[in-house]
Amino acid sequence: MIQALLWDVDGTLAETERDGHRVAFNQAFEALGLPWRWDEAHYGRLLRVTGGRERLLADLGTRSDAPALPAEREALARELHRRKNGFYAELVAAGGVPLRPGVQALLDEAAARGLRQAIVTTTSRVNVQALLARHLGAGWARRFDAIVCGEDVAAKKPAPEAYQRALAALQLGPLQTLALEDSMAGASAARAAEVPVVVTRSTYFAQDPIEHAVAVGPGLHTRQGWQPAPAHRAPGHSAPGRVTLDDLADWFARMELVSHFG
Ligand code: XBP
Ligand code: MG
Repeated sequence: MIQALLWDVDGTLAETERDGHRVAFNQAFEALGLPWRWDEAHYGRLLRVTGGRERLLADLGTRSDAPALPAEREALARELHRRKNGFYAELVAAGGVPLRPGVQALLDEAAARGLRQAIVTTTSRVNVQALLARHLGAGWARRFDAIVCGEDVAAKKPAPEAYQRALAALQLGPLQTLALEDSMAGASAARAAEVPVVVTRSTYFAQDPIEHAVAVGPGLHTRQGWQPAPAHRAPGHSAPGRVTLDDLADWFARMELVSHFG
């Protein structure tokens, strides 16, 4: 029985990267008078590095026109990241980063059915605050029983630490929970903590090889294109098109039955 849903943020709750964080990083470069710009393809490659500051440092390390000393690069990355988060909050507040279709419905359904819910992300807390206050209202945090962000962990995803912290806060074992993720790094983090995971692929990770997920599909808005296919649903079901808690429970139960998980 699933007792809690553990939600990733970037790519899962919303497509935050291409039109959110990436644009805001470029605004930060511009604000500091730097000539660098990250186009969509380059940013896609940089997404292999989780954590915005870490991503900046990885990129600075490849640029001949970046500061040579590691301490200077660290300071520049910190300042760029701070500014990026400010621009990101503005973009989000202006409505530029909507929730992915089907997300709000599942959040509401899980709450109505009494499931516990947690945020498990390696993004900075200010960015989670900006996104969820915009879409779920000022009291958004009350909807979640645990909120684990980038600042709370020593090792970001794909390390399991964020999931382990969430489980400890919820006082649940991994097999009492189900993670929702969009990427290989996120799914690996959940699996490394032994948390079953459903993957709703996001744009940047549409081709990622995903292993050992209980299900992989294009998004919560549709029951088409999932692997494995959702179980048969009686005609006249109240949510014919989208992935519901029943679908998640079914994948979860099949995972237990066939024990292909692990
Ligand atoms: C999200 C990240 C973050 C965001 C940017 O990964 O890796 O770095 O891209 O946010 P996940 P910050 O979806 O696995 O949580 O700049 O706050 O790091
Ligand atoms: Mg993600």
